[in-house]
Formats: sequence, C-alpha cells, structure tokens
Amino acid sequence: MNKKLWSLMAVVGSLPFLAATAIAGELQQDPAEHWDEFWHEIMIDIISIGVVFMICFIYVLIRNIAQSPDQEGTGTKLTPLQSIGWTLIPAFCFMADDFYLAAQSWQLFNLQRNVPANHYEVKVTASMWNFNYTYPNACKEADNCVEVMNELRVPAGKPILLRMTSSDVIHNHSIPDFRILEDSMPGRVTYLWFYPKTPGEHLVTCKEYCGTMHSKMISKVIAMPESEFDKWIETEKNDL
Ligand SMILES: [Cu+2]
Repeated sequence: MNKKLWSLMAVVGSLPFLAATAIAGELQQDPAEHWDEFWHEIMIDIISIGVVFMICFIYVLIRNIAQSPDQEGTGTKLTPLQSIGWTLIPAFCFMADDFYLAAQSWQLFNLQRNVPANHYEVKVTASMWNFNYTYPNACKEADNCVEVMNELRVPAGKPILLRMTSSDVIHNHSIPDFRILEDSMPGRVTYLWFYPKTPGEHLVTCKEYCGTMHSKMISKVIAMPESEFDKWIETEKNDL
C-alpha cells in the first residue's frame, strides 16, 4: 500500500514538468491564434474542475445529509499516510494544471515580445484623441515621411511592428481582432506586433482612459493585398 501510494504520488508530482516540456517547441507563428487556444484551454480547465467539484460536493452532501435534526455526525478516521495522500495528490493535480497554464502564458508572452525578422514597421504617435501613423520606410527626406491619421494601412501576410509613443498622456493601442494591446506613453517607446494574414479591416481603440474624448479615440487597421499596398504607399510618397 505504501509503495503504491508513493508511486502514484511520484507520477502525479511529475505531471507539472511533463506538461511544461510537452508544449515546449510547439511555438505558434501567430500570437492571436495562440491566445485563442490558450483561452479555450483555460475555459475547458475551469469548466472541468467546476463540474468535478460540483459532482463531488453533491455526492458528499447527499451521502452525509442529516436524517433527523438531532442526529450527530461521525468523522471518518484517516491514518497519517491517508491524510497526506488526500492532501498532496489533489494539490499536485491542481499544480500540474497551473504549471501547464503558466508555461502556456510565458510562451504566449515570448511570442508577443519577439518580433519576426521579416516585419514591416510603422511608427505610432498617440495624442488626445488620435493615433498618428508614420511610415519610416516611405520618406522623401529623413523628417518627411508618409503619415496618416486613424487609418493604419498595412500589407496583408506580413508581421506588422508598431513602435509607439505619445505626445501628451498615456494611451493604449488595442486591436481586439489580433488579441493585442500595449500602452503608448510620453518619453518612452513601446512596441507591439500583429499578423494580418489576409486583407480586411479591424477596429483599433484606445484602452487607457485619456480624457473626455477617450471613448471616441478610435482608429482602424486596413490590411491590403501587398501589391495594392505598395501602390498606395508609392502614391502617398510621391505626394509628399
Ligand atoms: Cu487615448
């Protein structure tokens, strides 16, 4: 019995490490996809744990319910080993799940912070209450580059890097469709990247309260087929 219990605890105890190593190397290319998968896993975990707990709770409740108001209960006596087992095994099961989710979240964080080398860069300056986009690769002179307001056009099929700052207060550039957001603040340059695989339009909102018109601080991402984008940026550059 002792041996069996210790073997079971050893197996259960190693689950956190098995879980963490099992997902290493399964790197997604797209942080938005990874985010969605991670969200589904958390939902499955929470629901499964909730259902198991509810079943156990109802079972124990029905089994031990008092038959009459003056009935006194009798506690089940456990040996020290049984007590340790009943404490550690469930704790390790939960820890296995927590380690797994923690590993997933670190992986997602790394993916969001490591910008792919083939990215296309755009600079963002947030101000009350607009997002100003500058294209550093489309300039006539160093300080005369293509600029647009509240309409970020990008080539589809390329990772897009936004280098961001603010000219007044703290703002936040959020693109819900790409599951990404990051603060932009005066005196600092922050960044985020996202991957618009196909052409389409996506909402951008400010997600840091920045004054009376905060809720109107809206922009959009327009992902264009690459050839169309090249034409558009060339025309804008010629108009400078
Ligand atoms: Cu704002």
